[in-house]
This record gives sequence, C-alpha cells and structure tokens, in this order.
Amino acid sequence: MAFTIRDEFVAGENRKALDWLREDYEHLGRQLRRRGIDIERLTERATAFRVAVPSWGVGTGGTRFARFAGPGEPRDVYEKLDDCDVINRLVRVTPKVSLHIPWDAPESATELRAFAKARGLLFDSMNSNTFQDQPGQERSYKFGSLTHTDPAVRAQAVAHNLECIEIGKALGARSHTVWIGDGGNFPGQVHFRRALDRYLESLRAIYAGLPGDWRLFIEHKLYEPAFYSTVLNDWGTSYTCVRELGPQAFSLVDLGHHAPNVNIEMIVARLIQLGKLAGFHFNDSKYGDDDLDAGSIKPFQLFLIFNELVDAEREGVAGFDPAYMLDQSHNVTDPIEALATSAIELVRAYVQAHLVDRAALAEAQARNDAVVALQTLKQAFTADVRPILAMARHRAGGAIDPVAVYRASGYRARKAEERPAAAGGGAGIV
Ligand code: RM4
Ligand code: MN
Ligand code: MN
Repeated sequence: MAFTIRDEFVAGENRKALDWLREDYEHLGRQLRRRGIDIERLTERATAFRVAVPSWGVGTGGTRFARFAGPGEPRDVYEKLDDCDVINRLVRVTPKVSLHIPWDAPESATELRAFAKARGLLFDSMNSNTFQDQPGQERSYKFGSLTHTDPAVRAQAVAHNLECIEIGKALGARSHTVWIGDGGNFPGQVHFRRALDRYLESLRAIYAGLPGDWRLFIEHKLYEPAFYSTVLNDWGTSYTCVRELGPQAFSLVDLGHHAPNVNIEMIVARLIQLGKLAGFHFNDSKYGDDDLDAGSIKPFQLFLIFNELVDAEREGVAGFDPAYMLDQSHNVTDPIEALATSAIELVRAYVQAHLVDRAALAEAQARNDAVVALQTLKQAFTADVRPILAMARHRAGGAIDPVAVYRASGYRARKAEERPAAAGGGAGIV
C-alpha cells in the first residue's frame, strides 16, 4: 500500500499543540459567552461543514504559457484519490471528490468506488469535458460542442455527457455539472440567439438522461477560452435555462466566472430566492478565472457570500441545499496544502457567518442604520475563530495545524519516490 499520513501521526503532532489550543478555545469561549453565544454550537457547525475536492485540483495546473510539473504528482485517478484522502485526513471536511471525465474515466467504476470507500471517500458531482479534443475523437470541439453549428458534433457532446452520468451512477454520484467552452472570439462569429437555442436543445437531451434523484448543474462563465462572447455567459442566462429545463436543473456559481467587481453575494441571494442555486465552485481571483485559493484575495466577499448562505440556512428556505465544491488550479503551491487551506477558509467564513447577530442586523436594516448594519457584519467577519476551526478538526481526528503536519509527514517527498514518471496530472488550466 502506498504511503499515507496515518491517524496516529496526526494525533502525535496534535499533542504538541493541544495545550495552547485548549487555552485559546476556553478564552474565546468566555468572550463569546459574554455576547450570549455558545462556542460549542459554533464548533458543531464547523464539524458539520462539507466541501468537495476537485480531482483535477491535486495536480499542478498551468497557465496559457507553461506548466511546471510538481514532484510526486498523481498520475491517475487512484493516486488523485490518495491525495484527496490526505486532504480529508488533515481537515476532515472533504470526504467527497468531484471527478472530471474523461480525465478520470475509470476502467472499472466498481473497483474505483471500492478504492474510494476503503479510504472513507465518496463521489460528488460528475464533470464533463467538451472543451478539448481527446485522442481518437471523431469530431472536433474547436468551434464548440453542445452548441456547435453541426448537429453531429452536438450529438457527440451530448453522448459524452450521458456517459458521464452513467459512470456517475456506478460511482454513487448524485449530480452532473456541465461547463462548456463554447463561444466566439470575434463579433459576428456566433449568432447569439441561435447558439442559445442549440444549447437548450442539447441540455434537454442531457436532462432527459438524468436519473430521477439526480440534479443537473450548469456553470456560466463570462469569457475564456472564448474571448468575445460565451454561450452561457451569466447567471441570468443560466437561470433562464434551468427554468426551461425543469426542477432538477440548477445554476452553479463559480466565483471566478464573473466580471471584476460584480456583486456575487447578491447573485447568490437571487438564486436562493428563485430556488435555483446549485452550489459553488469556490476559488478566488484578482482579475479573471484565476482559480486561486479560496479567500486569498477577497476574504470579505467570501464572508458575505456565506452570510447569504447561512441566512437562508437559518431561515430554512424551502429547497435550499447547495453543493459546495472547490475548483482551483495550483501553479506555485503544493496542491494538497492549497486545497486544505481553501477548505479551512470556507469553514472559517461559514462559522463567522454563524456569528452574525441577525436580530441586530434586522433591527439596523429596519431603522435604515447603515453604520450599525455594517458594524454588525464586520464584528462577525473580524472575529478570530481559529480556535474553533482547530478544535473541530482535532475532535474529528484531523490536524490542529494541517500544513505543518503535512510538511512534517514528508508525504510529498515520499510521493516523489513512489511516482517517478512525472506525467501531467491532467489538471485544468481553463
Ligand atoms: C472551467 C470551469 C469548470 C472546470 C474546468 C476545468 O473554467 O471552471 O468548472 O471543470 O475549468
Ligand atoms: Mn468551475
Ligand atoms: Mn473556471
């Protein structure tokens, strides 16, 4: 069996940090009690949080210019699952993995499912790939896939999506995510209305192949790889399409797929209100679809998104059941460290959003008191909840300091020996 980070190793490392953690936790507990908040309730929330890890995130990504392979990168889906397992062992909130087909197409889905199960892992949403051509593929996606002008190309892309669903069924997945690279680089290249008609026609065929207890997620994106126009460009178009498709279709929000400065938390609130929020591909960005670690550039935005999510959760909004996934690409960091850190950033935002004094906020809103309203949010956002996150991880068997434990384990160096052929991890750069 390949080297992994064992629970006993994590527990041993944790013992070194336990004294200060207990001290900080008790101190924070007293502070919160003064404000009428029970720290244990927050720790419960932190423990219950879940976010899926993308299989394509454990390999090193790249840019349009180059890819610098990392040592010990996973070479196949099994090695990817081993790395995902390590992330989950460290942070204990990521037991699900999202697969990308054909990058992760298994020879035997039954075997892959058993392999995952032996590590306590399950499969989250399936992802199709019609944004690149595969070796031996009959027709090219150079000028589009599900919205191509040639019906034969569209049929091929639909068939691929149906195949993803079939694989997902065998793996125990319950949703399918469609992102397409279709669009135009130049004005006039694509007829906007006809392309959207073709999109809907193809999506209807995919929707028809969806099992009754599955959900279909569609992911909009403003630009890239098409630089002038994309077919599913924004949340409004996405919402229109999922409404057309039916009750099993929802709009997925990838944080990097919007124009700079767009109020994403408001889009989230709208989709919640309309009953069509699929969930997220969490990442962060400065300019475009940068796929940086969650909370690394705009942590306040991440908090404000979770503020909307927790508000809906606490209110018990009917049908509210968002799927949380990471979608990142790592060019200069160890993907395991980066994904673990991102998962923790999400738990932080989630716990902080639970700290918002919602009665005080409602009161400030009723009085049109903008200063107190913002202060109420800021009080939660600036709270240092690290002891809660660390205690939740520790109690669940994870690491108090995941990056330090990971580095101390020597995992990457061991993988560099075990996985010599540095074949690309098939990581997405788009
Ligand atoms: C896209 C999009 C998709 C992901 C690919 C790899 O930009 O975010 O979700 O499947 O990248
Ligand atoms: Mn995405
Ligand atoms: Mn993306």
